[in-house]
Amino acid sequence: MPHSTDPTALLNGIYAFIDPAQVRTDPDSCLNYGRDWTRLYAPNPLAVVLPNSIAQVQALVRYANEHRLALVPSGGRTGLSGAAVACRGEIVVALERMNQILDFDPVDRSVTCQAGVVTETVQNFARDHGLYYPVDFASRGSSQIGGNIATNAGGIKVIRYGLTRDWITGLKVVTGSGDLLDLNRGLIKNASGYDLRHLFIGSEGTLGIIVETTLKLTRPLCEPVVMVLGVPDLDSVMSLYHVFRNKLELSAFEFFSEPALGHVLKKGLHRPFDAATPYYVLIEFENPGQLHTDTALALFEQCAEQGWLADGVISQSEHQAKELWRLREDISESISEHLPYKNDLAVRISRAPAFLAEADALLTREYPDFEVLWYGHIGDGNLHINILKPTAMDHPAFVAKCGAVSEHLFGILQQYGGSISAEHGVGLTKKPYLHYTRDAAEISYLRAIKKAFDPNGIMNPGKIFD
Ligand code: 2HG
Ligand code: ZN
Repeated sequence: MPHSTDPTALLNGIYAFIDPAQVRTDPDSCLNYGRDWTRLYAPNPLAVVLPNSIAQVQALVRYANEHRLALVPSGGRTGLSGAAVACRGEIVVALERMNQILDFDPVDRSVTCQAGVVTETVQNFARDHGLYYPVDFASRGSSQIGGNIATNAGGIKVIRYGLTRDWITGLKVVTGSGDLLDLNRGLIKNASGYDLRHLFIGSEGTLGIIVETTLKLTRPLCEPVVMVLGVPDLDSVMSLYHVFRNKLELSAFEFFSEPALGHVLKKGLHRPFDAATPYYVLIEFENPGQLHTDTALALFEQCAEQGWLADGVISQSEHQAKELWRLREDISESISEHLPYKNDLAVRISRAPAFLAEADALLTREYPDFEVLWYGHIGDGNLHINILKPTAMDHPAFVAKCGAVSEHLFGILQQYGGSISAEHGVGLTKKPYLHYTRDAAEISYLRAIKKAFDPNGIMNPGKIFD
């Protein structure tokens, strides 16, 4: 087939295998499907294509290879690194019509579904079958399983259940070459060579398109309770982590600062208790028949005596637990209007106290006039440090200033062996900083892997690395 650069002719070619109604070029679709939650890049896709079968995805990838068209796989577009942004005339491949749960196996305790199934749909499906899909985060109602896999999404239960990667036992992908690979097929054990499944998990759409997956399920949490504790400083946050984790099996250990809490309070939530403290810790654990209440209260007393906490509350009902969770989960959305500069750092938990002290000193020195919010999954060594744009400041100047500070922050992070992205991915926002986490030799292997799956470079070009 001859190569064409005429957009109309290119789109006409797609109509041969996808219903024209599912190929959109109207401004609204281009805007909505061409961006994610970063809101930093002007969306500018050539078109948005909504396939409804693996065969259609395969035909599209083959067509894109023939015509050297760039493809951007697209799920719920709740990402925070720009990995699903189409700002350079790409074709967005939105998986939302591939939203079927295909199979449930109670013996394997697994569910097989298409990539466009919304995370919460899987969670509800599992619950309706007496089981639990434990990967969870605030965007559960819009994010899709394929997108979660493409970023190896983490969230709020990682301390107990791990990341998305730990729940994927099967993966069907259409590679950048247009081949359909059926990886691992739900097996628990499979020692037959390289596990390509794990290359696609976290690949941010740069190797191919995830079309189907098999997920493991587990038993639900039994009567989980939530404690929110008011804490005087970051060192005490870490002390609480040691004490509570040694005695209780935690399913969450989150933290947030008083300024971060301030933003959710402005949106109508209530303080967990009267005392305002510089930091708060949210702990969740199973408490069947109140089995662990005495232990939790004894730990509370012990930590209060040490001065590691000033006040606290323990949920008395499922409803109250949910309300307490909102204090942490709603932070990100409550600050979105301030166009925050986002950090999603990871360090080994043992190195977190020293890193936090250095990072805190740097940020206090460099951002004397900016509001800096600390929150995140501290029990996983994952910090979401968000810098809010002062209203009067011009956005490009703000991003430039934050970018310059990032170089210092990531320099410190590198000394601690940390990562510039714990769970949001590299995408576009963190691409300039990848070398702080991966050395040149490692990046050259990443490039070689990309070349093997996507020889013509059509899959999400410009994401992770150039
Ligand atoms: C969270 O943990 C999300 O709330 C968003 O990962 C983090 O807003 C952020 O930086
Ligand atoms: Zn997070």
